[in-house]
Amino acid sequence: MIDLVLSSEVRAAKDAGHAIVALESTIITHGMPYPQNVEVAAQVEQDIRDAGATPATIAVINGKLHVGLEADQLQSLGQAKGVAKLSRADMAACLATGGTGATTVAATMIAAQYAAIEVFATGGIGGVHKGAETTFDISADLHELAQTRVTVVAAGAKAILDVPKTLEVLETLGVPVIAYGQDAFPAFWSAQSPLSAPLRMDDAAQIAQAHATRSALGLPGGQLVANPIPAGDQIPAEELTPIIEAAQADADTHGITGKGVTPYLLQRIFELTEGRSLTANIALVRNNARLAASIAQELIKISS
Ligand code: PSU
Ligand code: MN
Repeated sequence: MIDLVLSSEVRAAKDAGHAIVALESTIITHGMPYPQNVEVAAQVEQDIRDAGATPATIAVINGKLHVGLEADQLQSLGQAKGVAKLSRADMAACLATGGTGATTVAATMIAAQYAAIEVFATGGIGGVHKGAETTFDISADLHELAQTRVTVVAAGAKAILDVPKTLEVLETLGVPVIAYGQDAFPAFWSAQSPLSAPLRMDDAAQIAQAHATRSALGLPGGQLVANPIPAGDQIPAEELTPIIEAAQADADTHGITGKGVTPYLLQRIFELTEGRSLTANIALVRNNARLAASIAQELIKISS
């Protein structure tokens, strides 16, 4: 019923029992401008190969669920206009109607689990938006982490979100939030933040062990690994705070709601930082891809 298409390299990795790392596609279509989006996507895939695993970028194309994209598919998705942004609520409808859409963290987790891939690297997850007490804008990514067994490596949560509320919701939902190699919950563009992460682990093997232990306990849901941006690539919080406030004010003025909020804020911050936000974003996604590749390889060791 579901038309699952594996890329040639994902098919080969599956046959050989090699480690695979899932990658989302909304970051390509809605998170970064063309042509950098395609360059970054290809670079991140290569980082995963260099780190000893196989990348599987996920998207829905003409009603087929693609796990792993060929280079030409990545190119056309990166250039396409008006691609749907798919989350848990709309992924099945897109598949059923022959549509094309990019997968968010939530939809990528669903697809990864369907294809038996347990580790996924991205930049930032969606979370509780500022003002959620009136807008109720809470990303479906948080609920997905509570029910789908995929370990997601991200650089913490962006300051476009209400980060303390995001951590509260994750705790309520029973999602392990693991800072990698430090006590603080990293703040996407900055490695440090005043918030401490609920859990800390210092190596990929422990993270893999925790993932396997949750499965052994019969617990649904994944883990959020919060991997700090490399020190040299950070943007100081003082510099970004006024920019984020300005972006948020613009979003409010223009009445942006629902699915439009996150892409709008990311684009405004890109413009207001004259591209610096993108440079940092690229560095942290690549860093997350490398850690995810190690976790995926450790998981293979546990299961073999
Ligand atoms: N945060 C980022 N970059 C992104 C996204 C979030 O720093 O590209 C994307 C991811 O695909 C994430 C989605 O799953 O936005 C969340 O959207 P929403 O807030 O509408 O749930
Ligand atoms: Mn939302």
